[in-house]
This record gives sequence, C-alpha cells and structure tokens, in this order.
Amino acid sequence: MKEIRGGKNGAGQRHAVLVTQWNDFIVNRLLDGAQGAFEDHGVAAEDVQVIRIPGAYEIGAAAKKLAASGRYDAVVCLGCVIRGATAHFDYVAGTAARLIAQAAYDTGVPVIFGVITTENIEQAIERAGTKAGNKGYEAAATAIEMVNLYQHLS
Ligand code: INI
Repeated sequence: MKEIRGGKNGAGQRHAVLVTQWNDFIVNRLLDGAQGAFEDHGVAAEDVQVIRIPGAYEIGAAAKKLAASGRYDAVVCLGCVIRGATAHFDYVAGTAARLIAQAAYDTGVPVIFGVITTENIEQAIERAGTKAGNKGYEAAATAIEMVNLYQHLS
C-alpha cells in the first residue's frame, strides 16, 4: 500500500488568520497558540497576516474573500462563541461552521475551523491553552498540514 500524508513543515507557506473581536480575552489566547504552531513548524512571521473581524458570524464571508484572493495558501479562522440564554448562539455558531466549510469547498483553499463553541466560559478557557489544549495551535498546525496535503493531491 502507498500512503499520502501532508507533513508538518510550513516553510514558505503564507497564512491568513481571521480573529474575532468578540470574546477577545479567549481568542487572543487562541492566536498565541496559532503563532506558536507557525513558529514550531517553520512558517516565517512575515508570512502570517492577522485580520481582526467583529464576530464569528462574519468569519465565513471574509474567509471566502481571503481564500479566493490568491494571496494565501490557507486561512485559519479563530473565534469563540459562548452559549447564552437565547437561540442567538445557534445562529452565530451554526453560520460560522457552515460558511467556513463552504469557503474551503468553494475555493479549494484550506479554510480551518478554529472557532470554539462552548456552553460556558470555563469550557472556553479550557480550550484556550489550559486543560484541553489550545485550539488555535491545533488549527494552525492543521492548516500547515492541509496545504502540504493539497500539494500532493493536485
Ligand atoms: N459573536 C461571537 O464571535 N461570539 C459570541 O459569543 C457572540 N454572541 O454571544 O453573541 C457573537 N455575536 C456577534 C455576532 O458574531 C455578529 O458579530 C453580530 O451578530 C453582527 O452580525
């Protein structure tokens, strides 16, 4: 059997990182994690463009524009949606997840879902560099691997 795998070397790759301003005390920790992953895997700091965006609801459309621009090999989406008392959470989180997937599907560029969706603030903290790892690190490492994988697939 033969196997294809993306690999973790990000040297020469260009990444866009979309970062929400909502829940920035959590999301900035995700961005720290993403930065750590880029450093660990050889992506140069000048090849990473951070873009601040209002909320997770806006991420999908902006991600599609960035992915279609030809300027980036991948787009990493970082955000945090915390459930409140109303159905707002479902609309915001659902739209973010759906449109991020669609941006990747429509453009053929890896668009990575680094948006944490939690029941409460404690769960968000756990996923932003404490008990449950750092989802920003995981998202950036996934982006690097997907760029390498797509080079093998096309
Ligand atoms: N946006 C988030 O990124 N996280 C949230 O938890 C959140 N809550 O709870 O409402 C949130 N709302 C704003 C939304 O993403 C849009 O910016 C807003 O609805 C304007 O379109």
